[in-house]
Amino acid sequence: MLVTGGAGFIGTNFVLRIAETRPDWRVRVLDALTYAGNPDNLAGVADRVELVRGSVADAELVDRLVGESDVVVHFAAESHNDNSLDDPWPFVETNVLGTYHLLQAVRRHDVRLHHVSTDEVYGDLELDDPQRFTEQTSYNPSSPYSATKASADLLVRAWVRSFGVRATLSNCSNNYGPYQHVEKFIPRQITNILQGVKPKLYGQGTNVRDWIHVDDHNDAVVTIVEQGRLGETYLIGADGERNNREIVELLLDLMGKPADWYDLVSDRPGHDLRYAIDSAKLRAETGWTPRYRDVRAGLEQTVAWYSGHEDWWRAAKEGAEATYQRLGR
Ligand code: NAD
Ligand code: TDX
Repeated sequence: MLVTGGAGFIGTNFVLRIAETRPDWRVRVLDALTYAGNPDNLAGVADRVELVRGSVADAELVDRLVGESDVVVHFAAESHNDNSLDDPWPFVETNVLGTYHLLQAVRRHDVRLHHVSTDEVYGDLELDDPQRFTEQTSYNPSSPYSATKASADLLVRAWVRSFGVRATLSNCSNNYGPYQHVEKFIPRQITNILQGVKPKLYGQGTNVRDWIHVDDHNDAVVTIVEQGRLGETYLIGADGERNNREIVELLLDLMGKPADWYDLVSDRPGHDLRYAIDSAKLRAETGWTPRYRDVRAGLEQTVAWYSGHEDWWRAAKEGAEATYQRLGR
């Protein structure tokens, strides 16, 4: 199995979980080791997982590695909305061109592909909309990040239909858990509190995200690789809708701070209001179901992980906060 982006947040958790639950699978990671990738994450499985440093936008390298694989799981991406508003080009290069090169390679070598994507391709919902996103929802991305992920999804669908590529797609909601970069919402707030700094809420903190533990996402990806119908898209979600202020209040409570100990900061341009996933198709077809049903318990585990891994995040924290200071957030 070739795992692209296997040294990032979700990819690391995926590779560690595969090593634990599928000991007979041979795994190779292709990762450019950008600011978001950390090779130390995979040190504990280095005897079983080969890490190749390189870009999915390198057509020759991708062709060789895909030709030596039976299945590709494609996590590699530029993944942070705020960065995509600051400098969109790496998002176009990695997310669009990188996916194109992978598609050409899996087409040439007839290799099975699973493409990992996001619910952000569907745009956003009103706070009081009773609907949630389904596989039938129209694409309507808002940010450069989500537009490049939507572009990649459409390329995969076209390669399935026009060239018979053997691929599945999944669109998941917001993940949380160990190894997430401190630029992202939950780790940023946990590490702020650990450093005695108030959490930062964009706007009024009323935007809603549908939270899922990273292990539940990855179990769903394995399930789709093993049982998914070729050409199909599956939405992955764990019924975890909370607004950002509620998440910060939970973290403050878990970490022994007053409920109003946060700052409201300037909003993200074009900030999507609400995401919400209906994962009925995946559940009905495969029996997959999330194991982390209690967001508070999942956050408690995540707080414990960041509390115990300051060496892992300290340097990245400085860089991320310097960027936020420049952006005024
Ligand atoms: P991340 O930023 O933590 O990790 C991305 C990884 O990709 C890093 O290791 C990075 O070095 C690598 N990478 C970047 N550019 C590359 C390139 N050109 N070639 C090879 N590797 C490259 O991201 P993440 O949160 O782990 O997200 C992984 C995937 O899951 C992405 O495709 C993202 O769109 C999708 N996704 C994420 C979430 C979420 O909540 N984080 C939700 C749904 C879907
Ligand atoms: O300091 C902050 N304060 C704040 O209020 C940060 C960093 C974020 N926010 C808000 C913005 C969002 O409403 O929190 C919410 C979550 O923000 P992010 O962690 O940046 O995630 P989001 O923009 O929702 O996108 C995430 O989920 C979908 C991932 O980064 C994407 O890769 C994934 O596709």
